[in-house]
Amino acid sequence: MEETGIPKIQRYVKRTGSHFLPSFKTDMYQRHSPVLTRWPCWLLTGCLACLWTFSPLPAQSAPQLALDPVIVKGLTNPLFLTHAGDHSGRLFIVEQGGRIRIVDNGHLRQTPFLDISTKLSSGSEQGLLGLAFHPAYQQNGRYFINYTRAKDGATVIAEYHVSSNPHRSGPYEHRLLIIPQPYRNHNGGMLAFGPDGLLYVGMGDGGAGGDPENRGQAPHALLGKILRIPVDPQAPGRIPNENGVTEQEGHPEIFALGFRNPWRFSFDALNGQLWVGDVGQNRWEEIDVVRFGENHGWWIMEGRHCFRPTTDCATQGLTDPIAEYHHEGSRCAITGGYVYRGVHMPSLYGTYVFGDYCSGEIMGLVNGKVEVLLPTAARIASFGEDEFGELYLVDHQGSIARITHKASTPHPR
Ligand SMILES: [Ca+2]
Ligand SMILES: [Ca+2]
Repeated sequence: MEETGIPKIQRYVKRTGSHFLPSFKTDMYQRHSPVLTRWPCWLLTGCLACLWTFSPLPAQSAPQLALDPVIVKGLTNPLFLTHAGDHSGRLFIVEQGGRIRIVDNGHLRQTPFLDISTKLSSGSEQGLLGLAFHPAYQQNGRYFINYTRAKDGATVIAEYHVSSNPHRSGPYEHRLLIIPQPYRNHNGGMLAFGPDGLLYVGMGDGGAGGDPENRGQAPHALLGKILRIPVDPQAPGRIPNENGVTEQEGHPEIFALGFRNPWRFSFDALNGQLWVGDVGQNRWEEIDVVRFGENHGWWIMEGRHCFRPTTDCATQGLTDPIAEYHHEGSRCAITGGYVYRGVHMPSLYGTYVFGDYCSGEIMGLVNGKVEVLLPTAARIASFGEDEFGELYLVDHQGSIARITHKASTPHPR
């Protein structure tokens, strides 16, 4: 019998128990922040939150950026880039058609790390969409993928394990979550580990246009949400009832609701804040900073504007985006990025960098405003970070470039 998402989740929750308070994994948030190794993280996070809330940020000028090509041929429809956190310096590139490729020392390895092209449906917004390595990958070899499976296009979140060859994955798949998809588009796709050690999943509203069945607001639907799921035995099997959003009415996996298609999101490596780029319907693209239990408004609102109804919509209890931009020129869909925390571009430090898939513009949130940092001819499928927090641009047309300062010397590789 075909598995469906909801019973699968219930079985998974039952198996993993109902512990609380996960171990707070700080390794990935201590990069470039030696002070974090000496002070309790909760204290610093609190201080940083205060600074964020109460201190005006110093005025910045938009940094001048350039692209340093890394891979220009040999990739087919790349749509994500990440690293394994294993100090190998390798970049892992996700191809939509179902392969994970390795860039090692600047060279694209011919043999893929993983090839699941026979397992999935691909094309348009379907395919292999997300990849996240376990924070302890160097020790345990575990990693996770998000894809739309063959035949019915359902979203699958699955675990894999590296083989004895560090450049090849093992073949065995352990499925954590299966979520039926009513339409081929708006599948979300992002995976990333949060500061709580849980695996976060971006789920679109299921598709069509205008969220016809209102899944974004539906507490029982896993579509139109940011989810988080436990992957470790010591992690909580159920998310605690912190505000009543999920405990009685919805699924414990729901972290926040009201999203249309949160294609790419990331956690700020300094303070753990969750930044989401939520793709708009016809007019407004939005950037959200997301906290547990928040309702980010879709299908009621598109950006800061009423969508249903188009005037006097019920905005109470909804969280506005931190920024938005309009579909002007060729802009059509936001590709969420990263708060830059690398070292090679000091003037970019702390800036949220993102882009638009259609216009090819690399943009930044500078002094709270959306600014174009660099126009490109790319189809910006994603941004990605290496182990040092340096940023890369993933062009869906088949290339990878490192984002650098305009006048900077080439990065040694
Ligand atoms: Ca869908
Ligand atoms: Ca919203």
